[in-house]
Amino acid sequence: MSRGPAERKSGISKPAPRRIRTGIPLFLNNPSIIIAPVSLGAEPTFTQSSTRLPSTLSEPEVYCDAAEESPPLERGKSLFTSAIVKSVPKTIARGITSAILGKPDYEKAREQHARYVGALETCGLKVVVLDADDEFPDSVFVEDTAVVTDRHAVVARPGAPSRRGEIRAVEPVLSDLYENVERIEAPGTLDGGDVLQVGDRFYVGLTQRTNEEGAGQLSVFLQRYGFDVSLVPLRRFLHLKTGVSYLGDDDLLVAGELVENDAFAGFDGIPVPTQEEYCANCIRVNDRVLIPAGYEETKASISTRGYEVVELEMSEFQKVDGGLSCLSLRLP
Ligand code: CIR
Repeated sequence: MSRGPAERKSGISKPAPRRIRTGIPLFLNNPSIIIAPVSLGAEPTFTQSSTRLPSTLSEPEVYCDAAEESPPLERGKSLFTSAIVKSVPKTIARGITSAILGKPDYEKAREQHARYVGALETCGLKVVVLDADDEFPDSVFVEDTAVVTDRHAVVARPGAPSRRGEIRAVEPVLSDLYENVERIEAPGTLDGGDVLQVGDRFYVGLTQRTNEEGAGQLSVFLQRYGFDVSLVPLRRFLHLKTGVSYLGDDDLLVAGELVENDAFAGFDGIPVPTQEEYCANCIRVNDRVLIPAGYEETKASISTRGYEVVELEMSEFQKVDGGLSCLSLRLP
């Protein structure tokens, strides 16, 4: 992929822009958007029918003047050139958690974070490390603050009120990197951990953190740049990517409530055993798959499919419900 002309303040290059579809508003009667009826807390039923987005959403006003449709990204490619991470705050032990694994140790978390950054670099990424912010105990989980693509970036509005201010550190970096930066606005809420990209399609989890309004706003933005969207209501997982990771070549790691979900019916599902559920959150970074250490069965399932696996100790982040993907924003 060709690079933007100049290195930016952040030290990483701007993602090369892609052509954008033009014409009628993309979300109107668009068969490529799939929205399931949502009733959080109740048994979700997933219907693959085309639906209009909620009427409260405004029509996109700006369309690119490019005349051609962009070719779809090759399904399975997950090529990244850089990543944004945020250092561990001293307050990490006060992070939100449902785990009963004890409090994370700050020094240990710093070591694990340093290894994580090293692994991203080994995968060929240039890594921008944002300063730690002790005001926000969960701020190391920078993935939740934004959605980044090769065409635009969207600043999230985290569902947990204690995390809302985290976007202040990320917004200027994204504005430096992208010409097009949109924002999720109230009453919408959206955590980046609820957003999974597979080629030109985005799967967006509806969870306690991401509401219909937030997911709807994101869908409008994504469609404006030629992406398709599927909404996936969840009952139990914190985030969509808590239970699913795309490895490439149609291989999808799935756990728990997502194993039988129709949204992912077209993939080669690799079920993650219940006792290894934490390992469902992995990241494919260029030629390698980064996984949490200690999950032998899932590691074997991934390796036997020909992927080079890198194991990373994640114990301190797991204590505050954080997985591998949460620790970075990976940029094409
Ligand atoms: C939280 O509850 O928000 C953090 N303690 C963990 C966030 C994990 N982020 C992610 O899965 N994307």
